Amino acid sequence: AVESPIAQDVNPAQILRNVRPKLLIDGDFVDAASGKTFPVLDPRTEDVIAQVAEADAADVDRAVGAARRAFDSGPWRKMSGRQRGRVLSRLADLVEERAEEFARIETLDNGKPLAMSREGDIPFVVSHFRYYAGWADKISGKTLQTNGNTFAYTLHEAVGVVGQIIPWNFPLPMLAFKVAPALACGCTVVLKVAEQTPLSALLFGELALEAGVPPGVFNILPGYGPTAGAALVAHPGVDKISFTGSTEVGREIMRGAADGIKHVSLELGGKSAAIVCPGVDMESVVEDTHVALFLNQGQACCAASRTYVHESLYDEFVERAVERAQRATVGDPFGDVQLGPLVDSAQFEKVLGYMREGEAQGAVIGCGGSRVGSKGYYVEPTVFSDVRDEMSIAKEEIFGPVQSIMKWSSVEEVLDRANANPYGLAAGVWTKDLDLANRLSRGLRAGTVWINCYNAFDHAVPFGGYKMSGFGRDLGEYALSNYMEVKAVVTPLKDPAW
Ligand code: TXE
Repeated sequence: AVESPIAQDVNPAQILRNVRPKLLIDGDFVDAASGKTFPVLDPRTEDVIAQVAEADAADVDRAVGAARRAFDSGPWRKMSGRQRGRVLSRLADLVEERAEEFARIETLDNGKPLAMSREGDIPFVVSHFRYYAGWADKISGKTLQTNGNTFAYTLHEAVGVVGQIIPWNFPLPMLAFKVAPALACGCTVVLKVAEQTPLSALLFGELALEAGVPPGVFNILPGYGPTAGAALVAHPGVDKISFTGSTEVGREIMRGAADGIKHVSLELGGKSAAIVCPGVDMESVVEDTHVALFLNQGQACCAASRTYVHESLYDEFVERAVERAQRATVGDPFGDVQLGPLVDSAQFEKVLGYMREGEAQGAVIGCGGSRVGSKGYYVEPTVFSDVRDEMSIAKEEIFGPVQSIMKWSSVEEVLDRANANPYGLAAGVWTKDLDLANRLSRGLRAGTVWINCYNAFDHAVPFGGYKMSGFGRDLGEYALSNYMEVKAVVTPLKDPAW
């Protein structure tokens, strides 16, 4: 069912009234040194809703300088973890108080359904900052058992100035994934937000100052990748780069960070397999695998974009998956819909291109395949069956609402096929057979395996990729290691016998 794409009476200026469209450097909202700005579009209407200061190399230099001073002379790094934790909890409270405002900004800027911003993204950000506020005073090294002549221990120290570059699909949660553990560890941050979705971060930056994050500790640069992003990666004042985005840009980032031997962690693309085994409850698995792909209009790095269904269930599954996708409502994300528009024209063209390719390569199209309406970046939920592994829709990251269903017959075969893809971000397995669940979860080369569920994110559970999906982990205790150096301290023991 297709709603009218722009049904709601939404006032962008009112939603954005508290967003300062500038750079946040050293505690101040400032213009770009060049004076340049760039337009931000409403994906529902393609209208310009804001002109935001556009950072380039000169601004990166200013922001890194501020972050460097704030790191080297304190007070952030020199505060106790307990004090830093209090600031981060206060920040979580301030975001929570304005959750509705954040949800509306996020939906306006990104196009995701308001219910998702309200019930998913923003509450996640709040509890994520609380979770890392809790870690701030629990970051400790170890005492080590040596040969007996020395006393040795490790200190876990902040890595320094961190450059973080994030994408547009979950603007504020991506900020939270990166910024919360970095600040908990005592790092200072220069964050390059995605050019498509800089707005919620700017209000967030304002609240960070209000919560007591000292000037220079958290800087925000809206701007483009090849200019602001690349300058941040190359800047000699940066100790570590943390990136979420495409594998292609991930490669550039590793190259750019090589000269400075910077720490790097990368969370990149995916082509995650959903494996449906015999004996499962069909209705719930059709629903789970539908949401696993179509959530956020399919714009999720871990989207289950290869659905492998056992041959015994295949025909019925395809029929029901098509029926489910046909029931998905597309329309204005401020209304009661399941899918809003894609984020921008580049995504829109890319996704429509894959829809055409799927058909041209001989996959069977069960539903969808076209744009919705004539304005805004809306596309139909699309289901392909009889997809073969060599088709581009089965190999490449589409990052849109396109489900590709394939048939499998033996466990070895489906495991080999699932692992044959160069990505290794996530996978899902649906089965009632515990031995099979164990075998598949051990055999899959992916950073997360969800069993009988999907997208079951938790602050405590690490998330990141194998293979071309990157390295390093966001979330959980593991994410802290992205932002820490380990220092070994050794002293002689005068009386080793004691
Ligand atoms: O990603 P980019 P784009 C995938 C997805 C999508 C495709 C393109 O398949 O269709 O990538 O999306 C910054 N140096 N993912 O173009 O370019 C950029 O400004 C430094 C998967 O949006 O990787 C933005 O802030 N930075 C992914 C960020 O990198 C650079 C989420 C991501 O943009 C840069 C997004 C450069 N040379 C897209 N070039 C996921 N893993 O979730 C760009 N950037």
